[in-house]
Amino acid sequence: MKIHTKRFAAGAALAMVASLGLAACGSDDNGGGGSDSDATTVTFLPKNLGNPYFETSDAGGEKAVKEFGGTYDEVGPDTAGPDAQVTYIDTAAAQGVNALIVSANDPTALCDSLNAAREAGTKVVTFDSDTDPECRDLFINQATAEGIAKVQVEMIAEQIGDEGEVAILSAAANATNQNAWIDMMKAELEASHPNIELVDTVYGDDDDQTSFDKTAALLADHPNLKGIISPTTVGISAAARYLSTSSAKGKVALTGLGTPNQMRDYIEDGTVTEFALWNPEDLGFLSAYAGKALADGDITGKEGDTFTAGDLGEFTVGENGTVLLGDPYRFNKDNIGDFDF
Ligand code: RAM
Repeated sequence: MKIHTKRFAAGAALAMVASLGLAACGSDDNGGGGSDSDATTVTFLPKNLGNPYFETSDAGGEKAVKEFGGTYDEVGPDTAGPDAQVTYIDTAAAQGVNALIVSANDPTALCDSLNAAREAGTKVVTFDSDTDPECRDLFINQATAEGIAKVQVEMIAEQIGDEGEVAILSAAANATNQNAWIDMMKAELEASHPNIELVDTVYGDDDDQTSFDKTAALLADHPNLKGIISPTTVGISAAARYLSTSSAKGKVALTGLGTPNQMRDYIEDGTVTEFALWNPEDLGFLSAYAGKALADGDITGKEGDTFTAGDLGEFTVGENGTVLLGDPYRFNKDNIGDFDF
């Protein structure tokens, strides 16, 4: 599969640069604009703090903000609850932040706050997990939902010989992104894999321990289970940790969406053969540049608008105010050593 961005190909080197940059700057640092009151202020609001996926995406955002001389901040709840992000949105609006970059835990629960922030002049960019389109100015999509669903179904089908019982271990029950992918995975299974039966869908809330416990319960409840798909980086790594020391290791396949650093041990010890993701750093980087283009009035978010995101190049706004990063990418024992995020 073709890798979309130049920077993804150089993943290892870039992740090191990003982490060095972070160590030097801290999360609240001015991104190079000094005390310049004209500097674009950009606040990242992930689903929850402490998730390595968002640490990487938000570091990409910080890198972009430094590049264009803005001011970066990151805020967020500890748990990925449906309305846990509301107070952070209200605070950002009260502060007059120029661009708020949000991964939504719920498609509608944030809408009143987001729209109030927009009324007050803050541009709202969703990334990773969207709200309803009328609650934001742009959505930065990591890959098409169809593509993300398809790659996960293909991987599990390959890993279980295209037959048997599978289950899904998801994130929070209301997560817009996971729910869209699950709907499409179900459709893809029905259309193209008649011998695979989806027997259960459970929710680990993007919490490590909850996801670990839900994996144990899945195995206990479904003794004939042949595979688990976990479309969340938190879920797949917790499930892999559980499987790696259980008698199901090597018997129950596990795939989904993970970060190379969280999955490396489980690829190396044979618990997992292949999983997928995109480059979260590029996603955050692109989102920050989109926020700046909106805040500067260079674009309004309508279809056909174009803007440049540093060395990622030029992007065009598509249907429903959506900008697409690229394609999902498969990681396995042959290539995982090339990545460090
Ligand atoms: C988790 C979050 C995030 C999702 C990734 C794949 O980190 O749920 O929203 O995009 O997994």
